[in-house]
Amino acid sequence: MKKQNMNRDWIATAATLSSALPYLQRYDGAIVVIKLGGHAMGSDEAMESFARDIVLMQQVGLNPVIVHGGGPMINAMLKKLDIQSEFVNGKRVTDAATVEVVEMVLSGVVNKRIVQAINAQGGTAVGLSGKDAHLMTCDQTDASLGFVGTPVDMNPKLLHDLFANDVIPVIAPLGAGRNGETFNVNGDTAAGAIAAALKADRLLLLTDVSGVKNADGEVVTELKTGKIREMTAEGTIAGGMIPKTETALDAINGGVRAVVILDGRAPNACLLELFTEHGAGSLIRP
Ligand code: X2W
Repeated sequence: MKKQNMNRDWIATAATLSSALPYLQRYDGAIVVIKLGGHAMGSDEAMESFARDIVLMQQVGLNPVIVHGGGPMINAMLKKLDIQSEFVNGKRVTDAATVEVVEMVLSGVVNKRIVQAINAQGGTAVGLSGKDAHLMTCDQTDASLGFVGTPVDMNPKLLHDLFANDVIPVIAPLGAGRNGETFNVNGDTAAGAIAAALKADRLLLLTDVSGVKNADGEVVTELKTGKIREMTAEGTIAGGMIPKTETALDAINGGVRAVVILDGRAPNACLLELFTEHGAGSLIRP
C-alpha cells in the first residue's frame, strides 16, 4: 500500500514537470524582477524555500533579479537604537541618522541573508544596492521626507553583465544622490524602476496579501491598468494596496510586460505563478 502511494507521488511529480514545459518555453531568457518585501520574509525555512525557487528559475533559463525591502527589520533596529520613526504616505521620514541605519540594515543584514540563502541552494547571487555601478541615481522626493529618494536615472548595464554570467543580482533599495547623498527608496518603487529599466517580462510583488481584491473581498486574478484606475477611483483599492498598484502602473508605463501582486508567504508562490496554469495573485497587464 505504502509503495503504491509512493509510486503515485512520483507519477504526479513527473506529470507536474511535463505540464510545466509550455511555461518553461515561454519564459526562456525572460527577465523576472521579484520584489521581496520585509513582511513576506518569514522564517529560515521560508527563506530557504524562496531561495530554492529563485535558483530553479535561473537553472531553467530565466534571469531572476531580487529587489528586497526590510521595513520591519529597520523598525526593529531603530527601536534598539532609540530612534523615533514615522511614515507619511507609505514612506519613512528619513533624517541623517535614520538613513545610516536604513543602509546598515538593508545592505548589511537583509541583503546578505538573501544572498547567502540563494548561494546555499547552489545559485550564485551577488548583493548590490542602487549605489553600485550607477544602477539607481535619485533626486530627493520631498524636503519634508528628508533623505527619501525618487529614482531618476537608471543604469542596468551591470545587471545584463550579471545575467550573461548566470549571476543572480540581489538589490537593496538605496540610491545615490547627485551630490553624494544616500537616499532611502521605498522597496516597491525601487523594484518598479529596476523592472522598467530592464524592460522586464514580469515584475512579481511578493507581499503579505493574496492580491488585489474586489468590493466583495475576492482576489481578482487578471486586471487591465484601466480597471486598476477605476477601482482606485471607487475606493475599492485603498490603503497599503495603493503604493503597490501605483508601482504596477508605473512599471507597465515604463515598459514592463506584466506585474503580479501575490502572497510571498504562500509556499512556492513564484513557481505557482510562473510555471502553472493556475497562477497566483493578481496579474496586471496594459
Ligand atoms: C523603506 C525601505 C524598505 C522597504 C523603509 O525605510 O522602510 C521608505 O519608506 P518593505 O519591507 O518593502 O516595506 N523606505 C522610503 O520598502 O521595505
